[in-house]
Amino acid sequence: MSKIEEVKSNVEAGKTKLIQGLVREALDEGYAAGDILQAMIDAMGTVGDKFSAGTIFVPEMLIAAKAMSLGVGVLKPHMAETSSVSLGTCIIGTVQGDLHDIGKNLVTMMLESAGFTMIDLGVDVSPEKFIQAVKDNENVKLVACSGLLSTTMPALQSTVAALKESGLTGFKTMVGGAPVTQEFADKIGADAYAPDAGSAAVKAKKLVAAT
Ligand code: B1M
Repeated sequence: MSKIEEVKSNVEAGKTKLIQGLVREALDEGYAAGDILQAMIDAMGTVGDKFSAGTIFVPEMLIAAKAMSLGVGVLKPHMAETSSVSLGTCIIGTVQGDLHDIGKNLVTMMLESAGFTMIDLGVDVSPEKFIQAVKDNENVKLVACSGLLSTTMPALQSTVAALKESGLTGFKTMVGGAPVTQEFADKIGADAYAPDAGSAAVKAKKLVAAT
């Protein structure tokens, strides 16, 4: 089994004690950080499939997520270079009722590398908390909302609506997460949608440049 396959299977199995060492070994063997990350993302896809099939349960998903987060921590310094350009502040969070944060954390990492000052509100973030963060921080150019559950898609809608109705100006909204589509983003009036962390950074830069 190659080192990258070992990384994937150990994320799947939630081997939290082994994963950081394996990721370091994969880097030492010359694997690109992006490929190692993709292997871990694929592992989470398999974990989700097993959960859907009823062969694993929430605790196994949780421990796999913990393993992935530890692996991402090792990769972080090896991912995209940090930009010297300052693009302003981005408020990011996973919407109310939703506890998934791995995708949101990857988007945070990519936007930070692109030049945004990131204010991460964490998970289960209410529309009011997003609005308060826009008020509390200077030079907010983007509010980025993540949602992973079909049941929390309405929370994306209410968050975007609340931000628009708040009367606050000077920033754009971006939404994303596995169940989110461009069509849904258009329907709820978000300024942008991105399917993954890399394209989120590209779109965010374009959005801010256009303001
Ligand atoms: Co949950 N979960 N989960 N879960 N979980 C999913 C999402 C699910 C698809 C699994 C499945 O059934 N196959 C399913 C949702 C089904 C649906 O609604 N359609 C599901 C479910 C049902 C649940 C619970 C309801 C289970 C239960 O309790 N019975 C429960 C809900 C809890 C809650 O949130 N209220 C639950 C709980 C959990 C854990 C807490 C155990 C854990 C999360 C731990 C954590 O995040 N710290 C967990 C996990 C790990 C998963 C899976 C297995 C993996 C998610 C993940 O991290 N993927 C997931 C299955 C799957 O995704 N296939 C599943 C890797 C990550 C890199 O991808 O987050 O999609 P993702 O992010 C991508 C893009 O979506 C995008 O960029 C990222 C990468 O480039 N992106 C953005 C994300 N946010 C973005 C924002 C942007 C732009 C792009 O702009 C702002």
